[in-house]
Amino acid sequence: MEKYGYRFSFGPWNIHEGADPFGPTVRPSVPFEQKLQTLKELGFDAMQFHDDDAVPDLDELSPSQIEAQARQMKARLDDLGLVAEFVAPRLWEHPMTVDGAFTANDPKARAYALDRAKKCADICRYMGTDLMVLWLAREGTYLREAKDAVQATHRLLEAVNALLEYDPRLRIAIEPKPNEPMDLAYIPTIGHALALGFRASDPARVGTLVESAHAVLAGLDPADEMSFALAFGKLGSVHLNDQNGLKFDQDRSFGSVDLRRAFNQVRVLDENRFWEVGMVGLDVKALRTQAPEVATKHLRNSLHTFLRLIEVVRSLDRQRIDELRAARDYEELDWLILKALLGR
Ligand code: 3MF
Ligand code: MG
Repeated sequence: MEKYGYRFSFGPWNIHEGADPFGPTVRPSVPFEQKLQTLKELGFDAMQFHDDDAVPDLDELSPSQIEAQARQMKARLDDLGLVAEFVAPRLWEHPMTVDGAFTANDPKARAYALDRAKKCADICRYMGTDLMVLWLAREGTYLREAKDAVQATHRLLEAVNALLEYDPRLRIAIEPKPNEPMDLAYIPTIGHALALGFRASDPARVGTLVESAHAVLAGLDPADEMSFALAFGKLGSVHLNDQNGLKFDQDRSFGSVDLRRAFNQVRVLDENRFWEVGMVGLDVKALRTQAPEVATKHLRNSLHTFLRLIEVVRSLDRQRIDELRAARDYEELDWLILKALLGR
């Protein structure tokens, strides 16, 4: 498979049991080892991890047990010729994070969160990656008056600084999302994530991860969110997927809802040589209706849609596009793009 210099990843959560808020699981859990095999078979290069995907039940383990398990996971990846793209601290399931992690009102909860994130930084190191993704799931409110939003912002900055100081080689990519599980999150967009990063103690080590669906949920265009980060050299990774309007986070297959929107994400990534900077992560989920034995097709579809769109992007007549821009003939430009997407 020609991959045009790109490397691709997904996370274990992208092969999942299909539970939703209104119904139980519909597919059996797939063992992690089988997910790794699927990743390899589908032509992906890297696995994304939550800290406890790499080291289950890490809250119960000693530092040396954590190290041993993380190194064991790294060895398994090595065997398969795979790498870990990043490790992300799962700061949204433990009882201590009910009211948020770094922004919780309870100082004990904030201490738990920082300690857990430091363990995650250790796991990053043992797993051979310098990248930590921070999806700040519960850093926000259901009720505006519940927290001091100014103080919360300072607390997020302090947490980022503490992590940068803890591991001088660590890079952080903040993955914004405007809502879900919270009503409103404190870091809803790339602009917010970048602002925080620029104020950090070592801004060069703080970047962003754009997830297509999260941008759409914020009413923004994912390609423009990526472009904004790229303009500052701050796009560390992407979670490509799709999203049908402003509703629950759908994690649909990349390009399956809006092919033109997907094309534009691929276009800005390719025009800015993103393959030299980061990996292409796919944060997609199979539809709940999908039977267990065919519940990895969303990953195949997303990867192949990306690769086909690379071909479309690279086949564009750049000179013609420049002419049409200069002539301000955007209807003709529209037709040029539509023809490219329609195949003739
Ligand atoms: C939620 C997400 C998360 C993050 C993941 C890695 C569970 O909408 O997108 O997936 O991507 O935690 O940071
Ligand atoms: Mg994501």
